[in-house]
Amino acid sequence: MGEVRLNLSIYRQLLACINRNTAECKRVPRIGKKVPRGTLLGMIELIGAPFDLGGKRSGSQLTGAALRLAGFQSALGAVVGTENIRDNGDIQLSFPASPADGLHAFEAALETYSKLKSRVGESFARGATPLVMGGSHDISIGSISAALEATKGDLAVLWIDAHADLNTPATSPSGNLHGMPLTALCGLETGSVAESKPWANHAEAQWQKLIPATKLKSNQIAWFGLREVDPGEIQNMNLIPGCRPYTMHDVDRYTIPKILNDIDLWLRGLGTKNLWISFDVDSLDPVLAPGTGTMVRGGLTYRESHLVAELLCESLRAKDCPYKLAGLDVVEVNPILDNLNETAHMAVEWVCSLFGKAILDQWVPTFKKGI
Ligand SMILES: [Mn+2]
Repeated sequence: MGEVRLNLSIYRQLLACINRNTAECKRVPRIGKKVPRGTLLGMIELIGAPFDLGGKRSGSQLTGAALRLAGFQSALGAVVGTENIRDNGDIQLSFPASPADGLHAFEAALETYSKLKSRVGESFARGATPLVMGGSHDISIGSISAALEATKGDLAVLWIDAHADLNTPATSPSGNLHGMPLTALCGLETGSVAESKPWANHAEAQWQKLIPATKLKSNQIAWFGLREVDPGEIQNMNLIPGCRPYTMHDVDRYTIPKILNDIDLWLRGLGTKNLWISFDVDSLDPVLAPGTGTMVRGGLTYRESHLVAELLCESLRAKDCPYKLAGLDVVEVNPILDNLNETAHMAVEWVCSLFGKAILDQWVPTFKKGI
């Protein structure tokens, strides 16, 4: 699995997609009242967060470049209207690229989260829908912190991922920040970090800096697609009551429509007005999406993943839906491990389904919704 498959011509094209169109975005007009076909909200703003020191395998900082190379803006533009999507470029980071090193990369990580938080916050202030392209999954600390602030905590998070990303520095087996974002967002205490862990120095003080002023409440989190959860994460899950971990076992046992219906009922029951979706491409089966750093067998198939996106879209478009899509992260695309950028194409197609792309738009079968 460690084999480097990056084709040289793809590599050159990826380089050309880095930082492309870094926009001066202070004066973007708000979108008008017209809601075009397939659009859930107003202007979609792509924001790149080229940071991958949250994991040990370099390459996911190219997520944004890989998605651009896969034609993200034009593919999504074809669904929501090209005038309703813009690429605001990547956040500019001051530190040099270096091999990933877990919590040792803390200062660089903190700079990334803080810059991303302000860019996402600006996007909200314009009434837009931020669509963040990672990075390692810890960049969600920045994007979701901004969403929590903008919505004053009225936010639910759907974490589509093979992993729970619910470690703290104390429970983490690796020290990788991309396994800790949800715990940081909830403000779970790290507890004492064993001195034997190489990241023990300053870990508690660093941890406090990651916790947002407006924390994510435990009943505002649902996972979808879980299949590799560390023992420490299971302990942590027990510390945050009311969270909803839907695993791949649940997918097999209860089916996707039933789970998505349950998620819709949960969101309505919460009474929240905003949903943030955080999509890790490792939720997909590695056969389909090999370009990611922490692959786990037994993931979502192509059709399953699209059914999830299509049903989310259907829930969001329902006339009486009380919540809206506040924003989206797409993370952990690693083109260095990928097969001809296939994983980025998978992610682009998935997002298009989420925003309303359908095989046939008009035809509705006569059997009742639900099973
Ligand atoms: Mn993840």
